[in-house]
Amino acid sequence: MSSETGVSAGLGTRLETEPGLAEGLARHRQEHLLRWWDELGEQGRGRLARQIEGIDFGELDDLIETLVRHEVVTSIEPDHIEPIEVSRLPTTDADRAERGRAAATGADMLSAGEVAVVIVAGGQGTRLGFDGPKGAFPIGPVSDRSLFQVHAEKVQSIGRRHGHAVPLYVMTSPDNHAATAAFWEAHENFGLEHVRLFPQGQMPAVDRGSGRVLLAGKSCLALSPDGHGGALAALAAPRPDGSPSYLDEMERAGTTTLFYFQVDNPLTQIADPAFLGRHREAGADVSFKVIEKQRPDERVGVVVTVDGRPDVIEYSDLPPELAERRRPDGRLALSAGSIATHVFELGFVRRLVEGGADLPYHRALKKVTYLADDGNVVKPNEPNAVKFEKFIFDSLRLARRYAIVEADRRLEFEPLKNATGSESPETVRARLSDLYAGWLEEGGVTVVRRADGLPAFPIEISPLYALDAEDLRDRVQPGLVADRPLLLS
Ligand code: UD2
Repeated sequence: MSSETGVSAGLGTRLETEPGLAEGLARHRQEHLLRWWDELGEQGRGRLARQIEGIDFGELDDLIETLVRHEVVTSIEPDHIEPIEVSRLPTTDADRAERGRAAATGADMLSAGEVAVVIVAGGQGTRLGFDGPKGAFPIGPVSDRSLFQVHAEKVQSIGRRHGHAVPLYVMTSPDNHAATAAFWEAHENFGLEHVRLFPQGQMPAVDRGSGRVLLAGKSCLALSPDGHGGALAALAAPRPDGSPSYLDEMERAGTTTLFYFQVDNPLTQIADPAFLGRHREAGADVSFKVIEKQRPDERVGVVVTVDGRPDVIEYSDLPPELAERRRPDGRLALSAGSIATHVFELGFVRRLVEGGADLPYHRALKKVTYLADDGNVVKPNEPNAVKFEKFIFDSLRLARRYAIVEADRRLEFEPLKNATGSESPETVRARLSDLYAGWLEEGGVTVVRRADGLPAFPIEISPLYALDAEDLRDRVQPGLVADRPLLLS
């Protein structure tokens, strides 16, 4: 990974001179990237050369061949696809006892300092339309605390509960890295001892017709984040200053297991001991939290088996015939919806990244603004370019063992994706209030609710005040009535 751009590999040798670069690029039919070279100053040339150097053009050639020129479509054959076995939410005493045992195993892992937490917070948050890193979005229903603060306070609270501080790794993108770092610094890392921010890699966008890498300007390529699947390679990459990778750092600190989730879901039960325990008991390489899909068009990938092997089909790739398939009781047949919350064995991550079995790239057809050959900047109205992205869930296919564990949607999943409507600030705040209201009610507090069942007033509990209902129970006065906005922190 280059220190400047976060893209991987290179043209093979260090080619800083124009003839050297041109030769290398010509071999890959990308010589147009130097079209404006003569006009550039030293700085511009240096920048462009470094970006070009950061690209593995051999790999890019293969991607252009398979994902741009001849899109190799892996056809989904409905007859070969079956539901996957899911470890369900407990419904009986025996289930609850089993879950309790798993939670004890997970708690031991946390007390032994074996778990690190990874948040993916790169991406561009286009749908939300927020001008800043998504993690900085003010989501607390009463306090407006940011997504990052909610997560950071949970990590701190979990460390306290288990007597061992939990290290936190936050993946940014090169575009939002500086703003994210400034945000964490301004908040003094929310009091956490160990926080590392690292940018994910980038990939060039290519013209969908010609396969040519697009220029964003005369001295820069059109680069974009390489997908959340890039987290694994980014963790394993040597750091810009030459110090060991974060994976090495974790290993030296005794970390065996990574708890991974997306910044956009403030309901994530970070380092959930029962989930960690199930993963450990299954001897899994990777584990998935899933919710039961209610509607065929829900925007979550489904975990399935294809010819008996585990796999995930992204919502956008799921044919309606499969999305709508139902069981005799009317529930969706393929209902294991991935909420992108995972546990990884560190050794498995190493095996994937360093053992040459890294995650594949997917194609994403996008509108990408570019500098045309005539020097004009073109803002296309139709998708003109292919971007390459890795998906974290492809790791499932490469795992020797895995665990798929059901999550309670109401308590664990309401991601912030859109500015309005579903999965928007409004719905996320309402669900947070509802979660905290439930904890208060378990503690004997009366919560005033609206006709639709949601709390009538916003309610918020800092994770530093209580991490769950049990934590809260001894801290609230039974008989209290929550009939106005309430913040416990
Ligand atoms: C993702 C999953 C979907 C489901 C859903 C749950 C994929 C392809 N889709 O859909 O199956 O689990 O989440 O909410 O996995 N991110 C990065 N770098 C990137 C791209 C994304 O860090 O290059 C982060 C981003 O900050 C965000 C998260 O990954 O928090 C999800 O990305 P998204 O919103 O593009 O994914 P979505 O909702 O389409």
